[in-house]
Amino acid sequence: MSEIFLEQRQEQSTGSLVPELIAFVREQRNLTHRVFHWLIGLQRPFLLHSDVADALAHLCRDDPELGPTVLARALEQCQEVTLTPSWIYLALRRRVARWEFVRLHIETMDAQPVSVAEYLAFKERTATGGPEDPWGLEIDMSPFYRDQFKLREEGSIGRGVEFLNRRLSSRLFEELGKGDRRLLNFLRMHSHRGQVLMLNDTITDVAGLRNALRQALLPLRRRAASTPYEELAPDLRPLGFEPGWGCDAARVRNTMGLLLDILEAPSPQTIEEFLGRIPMIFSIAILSPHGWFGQSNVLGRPDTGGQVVYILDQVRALEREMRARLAEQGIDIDPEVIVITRLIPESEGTTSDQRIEPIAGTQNARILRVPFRNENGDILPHWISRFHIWPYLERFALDAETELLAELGDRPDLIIGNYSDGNLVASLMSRRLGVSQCNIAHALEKTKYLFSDLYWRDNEDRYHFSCQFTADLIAMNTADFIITSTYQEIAGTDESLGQYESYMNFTMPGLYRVVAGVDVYDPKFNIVSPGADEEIYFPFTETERRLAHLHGEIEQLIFGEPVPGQSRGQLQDRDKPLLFSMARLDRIKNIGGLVDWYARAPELRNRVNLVVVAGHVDGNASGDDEEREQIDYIHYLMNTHGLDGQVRWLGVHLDKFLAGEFYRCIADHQGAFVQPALFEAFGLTVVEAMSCGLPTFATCYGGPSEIIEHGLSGFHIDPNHGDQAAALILEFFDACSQNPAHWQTFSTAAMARVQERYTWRRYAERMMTLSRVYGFWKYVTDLERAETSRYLEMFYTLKLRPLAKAIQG
Ligand code: UDP
Ligand code: LCN
Repeated sequence: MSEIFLEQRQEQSTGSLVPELIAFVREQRNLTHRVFHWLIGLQRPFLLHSDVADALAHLCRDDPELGPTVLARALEQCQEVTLTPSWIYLALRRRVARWEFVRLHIETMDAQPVSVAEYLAFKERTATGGPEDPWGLEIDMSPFYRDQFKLREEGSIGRGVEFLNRRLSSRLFEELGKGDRRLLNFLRMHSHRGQVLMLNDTITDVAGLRNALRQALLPLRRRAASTPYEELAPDLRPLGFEPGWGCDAARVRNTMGLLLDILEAPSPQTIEEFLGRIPMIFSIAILSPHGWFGQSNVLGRPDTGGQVVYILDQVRALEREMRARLAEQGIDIDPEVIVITRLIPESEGTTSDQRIEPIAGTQNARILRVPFRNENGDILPHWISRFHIWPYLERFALDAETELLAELGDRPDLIIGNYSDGNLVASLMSRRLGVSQCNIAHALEKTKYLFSDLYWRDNEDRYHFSCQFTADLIAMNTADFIITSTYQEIAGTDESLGQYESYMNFTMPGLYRVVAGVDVYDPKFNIVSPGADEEIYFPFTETERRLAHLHGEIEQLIFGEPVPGQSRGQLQDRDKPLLFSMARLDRIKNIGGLVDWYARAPELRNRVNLVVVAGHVDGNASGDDEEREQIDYIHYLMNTHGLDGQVRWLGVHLDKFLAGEFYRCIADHQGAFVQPALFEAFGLTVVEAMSCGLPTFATCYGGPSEIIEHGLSGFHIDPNHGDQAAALILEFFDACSQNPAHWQTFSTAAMARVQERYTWRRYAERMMTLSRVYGFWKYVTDLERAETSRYLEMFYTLKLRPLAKAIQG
């Protein structure tokens, strides 16, 4: 067994409550029985963390002696309880991604630890009521982890590249000569379209490289710092150096100095800085297949929201960064970024039917659209929801590859997948082309929908989670690196499960059982948070940049007569501050919930008006069932609670210029932004509102809990406790009316928070460094993971393909 694996096993067993709990159950039978008898009395087969917390609070009130016991501590750690009349199984999450499972027999009061597989099997039996299939498929990635480097500290999760640099650099270069040799080989393999870069064949060994560096540096030091590379090239080439070291003498000296430092004694910082300069990334393919991907009206469909906004901003930022880095290294090549999406012939006046569309604000980036085809090769003419696209992706991957190669004239240097469909296509393409794969989830649906795995069959026709979660598992494990927007996306918090963490173990009865699906301690995870376009979402105080010509339109939108089919409600008291929310109108966004809290909070209604931009006011204008349900619900609330004088509902899509100015106009009215989602993976609107200077109240479930520091740069609200959320908002506005500086304090803190953490500049810089560093480590170590790929190929072929084929196209 490898040393690293042993370390991990030891790590797993420390800090466990299980032995103490088992002893407690044996010794304190009465107290234990009371607790579990009460839980069974709830007559629910599954209790979640919040249910257990409520139950514990109740039990501790009745039985104060329970509070300080190990049983209470175990229940606090409990993420899930599965109950039958005689057995209770507990899933304990001792800390981030460290799980243990215990079972207890209520009659014998005997407790034992159980394996994850046993726990999942029990869950399956409880959910289905059927017998266990002893030969059911079990997915277990853990044997592949054995020789891999893994983080050990939860504080390091999401900082994979730093860890690799530290851990691997010392190891590689300690093994005398080996690391140097591999670095040399790595530097010799760079070229672009026939042009050799960095090193040519003159340098054949490490001693030769050191010599050449010393020889080059002597005359270079005598040159003026600004001497252009072209003047230096005639001296450098015979020594073995090709373009890529720098645009002028100062930069070349500096890059060569970094390499000499690495050869002498590598430090993680020097390695990162040096690798970050190597010209390796000239073209990037970004995949977002499910389509309706355009540059205006991007939210024309209920399921294309922030992802499109994110990708367009990302493309602009990446192109700028690639161009700047290549120029600094003295390489005169135009970088290329291509976003690949679906071509939709029935495009309803959008550009979704155009094969190529240049991306505004870039020099060379474009959208490449490739149609979905069925088995006979016929093009699918109309839009379909992201939940139904699975039968088309394999063919799409092949067609997109052909089109991409034709477009670029070569394979790309990096493939970035987006969302479950894009990440799967990225896996298929990267494998065929031998290119590094980066994944971005945006939103993993599994944690959004309660029991979406356990009761997958109930939702199969509507959501096809069988395909989606299988695709997620495959893509997560094939990716070379994964970018997340927050820490909680990977590993959650002390109390709540991370989105990736939820793929560690789960079961889809009758399909397969996952005992180890992904490891959040894998260094492939890196947090690189997006930002908000600073040209659009800037502070309301920057008056000279404000789009004053839009103010009349915005005034009309907020206060004007309602326009049939576009808006509902007319605000009676224009002097009240405005509470604003904007989101797609799906159930999880919980806009209906917000209207409901507001409706039931008379003091809040007296104090502020509510302005909501979401969906359509006319249900017939929506092509989506879930959206129509929400539209009906908001109308129902407005009718029942007589909200028309206090709520303005705009069923329009604001283009981004209008949206940016809209946030700022709300700030002019000393208003606030609310994001009430039941769960929000990241939440671009939160960052946008804060950038414009709006005090923001956002859900405590998901990304916003990390974006906002509660009580400092905004507030967290619990969407399951609307009354408390309404009270918190009221308290804020009360405080503002007593002290106007209160609003200012939160406005300023919100803007500062975004500037410090959420900018596209920082994003692009990190992303470009990461892709180079991973490329290097993949080359010099065995990060390629051939065994894992083979296992996943089988999973793909034997499971995902038939599942996808079974969907009616
Ligand atoms: N948005 C917009 N106009 C609208 C509604 C939303 O431009 O009328 C934008 C909003 O500014 C944000 C994106 O849509 O950039 C929504 O992203 P978010 O991450 O908040 O949620 P998602 O829709 O991706 O779940
Ligand atoms: C999808 C979501 O649901 C949002 O939470 C994110 O902000 C968006 O994608 C961009 O990543």
